[in-house]
Amino acid sequence: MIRKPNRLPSALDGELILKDARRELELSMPSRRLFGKRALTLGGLSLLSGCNITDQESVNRMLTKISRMNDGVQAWLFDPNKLAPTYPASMITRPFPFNAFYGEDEITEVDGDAYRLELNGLIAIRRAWSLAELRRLPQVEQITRHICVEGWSAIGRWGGVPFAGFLKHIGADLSAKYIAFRCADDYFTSIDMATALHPQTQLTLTYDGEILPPKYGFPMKLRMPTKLGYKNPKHIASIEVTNTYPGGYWEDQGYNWFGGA
Ligand SMILES: Nc1nc2c(c(=O)[nH]1)N[C@H]1C(S)=C(S)[C@@H](COP(=O)(O)O)O[C@H]1N2
Ligand SMILES: [Mo]
Repeated sequence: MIRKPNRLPSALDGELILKDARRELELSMPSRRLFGKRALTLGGLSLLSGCNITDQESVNRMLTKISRMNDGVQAWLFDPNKLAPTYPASMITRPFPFNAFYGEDEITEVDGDAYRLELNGLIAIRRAWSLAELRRLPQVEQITRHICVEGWSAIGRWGGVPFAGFLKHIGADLSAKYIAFRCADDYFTSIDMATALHPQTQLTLTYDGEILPPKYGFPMKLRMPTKLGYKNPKHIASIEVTNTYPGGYWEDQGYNWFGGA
């Protein structure tokens, strides 16, 4: 018997494409709620995204499109006034885990005396900041849960400057879409303005009451309990306010950009 040719080139595995798309969609919404009792099909995906699914390149385009749709849904669902849970000091995870795109034997060392935080883009007062100057700003603390997509979470205690206040202080354009972060270890990421202005988003200078240790991002990191671990940049070297989509180290490799926790 002659087998009907598959609609897809043999190199494409429909089940795998569906699995990727499902994972992407479930970041913001249970797909059951989205599709009712209907199953998610390749045809449905191509309708939803307006993309043909003919080769690997078009599959990637479709997944990127769905991921960006998902960013929009997550941004829309994001409540700028809703606080992430906080915890008592007795619940802090000890030792707090280290994670980076390299191992613990290659932790980035930054010279705190020479350190200058660079400001770029849509900011009125674009001068660099020393660590001493950052430490002189009013400080707050939070005990919150950090959630990593690799399947672990941990409760930690971070201290520093509320980011919203800092952005206002430097005259950032608060109507801009993105804040991009470049790090001393070549990591980079970016966030939406609503999250940047969230009351728990913090320019972090201390961990558990001590100067932020190198492994947790010395001299400065951004702590956001409303976002997954990979959105929380350590060793921040520069901050840019922009309307041009900046992407990120993991985001450019397929992690969802909004990355809500
Ligand atoms: N500069 C920089 N920031 C980074 C990373 C990195 O590799 N480099 N990894 C991210 C990821 S995936 C996680 S889970 C957290 C880990 O932070 P921790 O070491 O304080 O637990 O840092 C995030 N920020
Ligand atoms: Mo992570």
